[in-house]
Amino acid sequence: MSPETTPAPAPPAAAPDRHPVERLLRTERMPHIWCPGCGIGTSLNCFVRAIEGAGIDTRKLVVVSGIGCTGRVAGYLALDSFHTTHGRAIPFAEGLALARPDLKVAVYSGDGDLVAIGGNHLIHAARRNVNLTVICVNNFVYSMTGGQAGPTSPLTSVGTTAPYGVYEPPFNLPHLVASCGATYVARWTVYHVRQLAKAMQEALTHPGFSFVEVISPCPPYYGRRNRLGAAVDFHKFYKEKSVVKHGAETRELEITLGSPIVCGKFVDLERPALLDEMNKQLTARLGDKYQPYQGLKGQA
Ligand SMILES: Cc1ncc(C[n+]2csc(CCOP(=O)(O)OP(=O)(O)O)c2C)c(N)n1
Ligand code: SF4
Ligand SMILES: [Mg+2]
Repeated sequence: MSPETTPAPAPPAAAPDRHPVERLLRTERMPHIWCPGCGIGTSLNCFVRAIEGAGIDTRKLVVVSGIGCTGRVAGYLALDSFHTTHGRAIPFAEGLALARPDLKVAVYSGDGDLVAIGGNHLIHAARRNVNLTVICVNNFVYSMTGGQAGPTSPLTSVGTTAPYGVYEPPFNLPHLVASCGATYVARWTVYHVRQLAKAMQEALTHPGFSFVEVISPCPPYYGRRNRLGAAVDFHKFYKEKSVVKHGAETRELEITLGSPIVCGKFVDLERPALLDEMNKQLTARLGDKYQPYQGLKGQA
């Protein structure tokens, strides 16, 4: 984005006869590509409500996605949004956040995109505490490409590349990002719409690196192969088997096939964000010779 880029026009106020989230959706692109019973659309509804709830100026919000079913979110939001390449949503977003600290930058992508091919970017962005909000829709497989097992697939679950069951231990995502330095970490399922929207709102207003894991059904691939039933069965499971445990030890948040899913807010702490730390250290070291960096906006 060049420094001269003019911000997107403010979306119109919601008309009384329209759905409340419509204002921030590109409805001309509907119907969307997601299957019946998919949880990604529900998560998007929560995200739009979180944006509204946070009172963010939507001309100053940018959403970046990678590739995958979840990656399509960027294309449906009536905001400045970018659908980048597979695994590269975070570096793209990080560049934006560093060049334009006046913007709020959020990444919205899938477990495969963020944690497999993009895993290295994820851990370093968390370590640096870059001002970024990452929403990770975890459906436990690479859905868009047909249900291959990935780094969050639970042990013994079946995928197209694991016909006899997964035997590689999966990542526990809240533990992974918290260990790397993320300063806000939460997990909810798409059954918990109010809690999820609230967590997204908190994440969007949190300074530094915030991460929300969204547990979401993919009935045609993960559900069917693992005999977990239809979308409604996923929601029943989330309702009956989720355990809310705010502040839980992140190492105890592993997800195993069929066992309860621990949800809640696990990390919420303050640590200087990357640019603040850089300005502090360089000012201490260089004194007046250093002009604190405020971003590229307005610079030639
Ligand atoms: C470099 C590269 N490798 C592989 C692919 C193929 N590919 C497209 S989407 C995808 C998996 C997406 O999985 P995930 O991020 O979990 O998103 P989901 O579809 O499950 O929402 C893969 C492997 C690609 N597009 N580019
Ligand atoms: S394949 Fe799975 S993740 Fe993709 S749209 Fe369908 S239900 Fe959703
Ligand atoms: Mg996935």
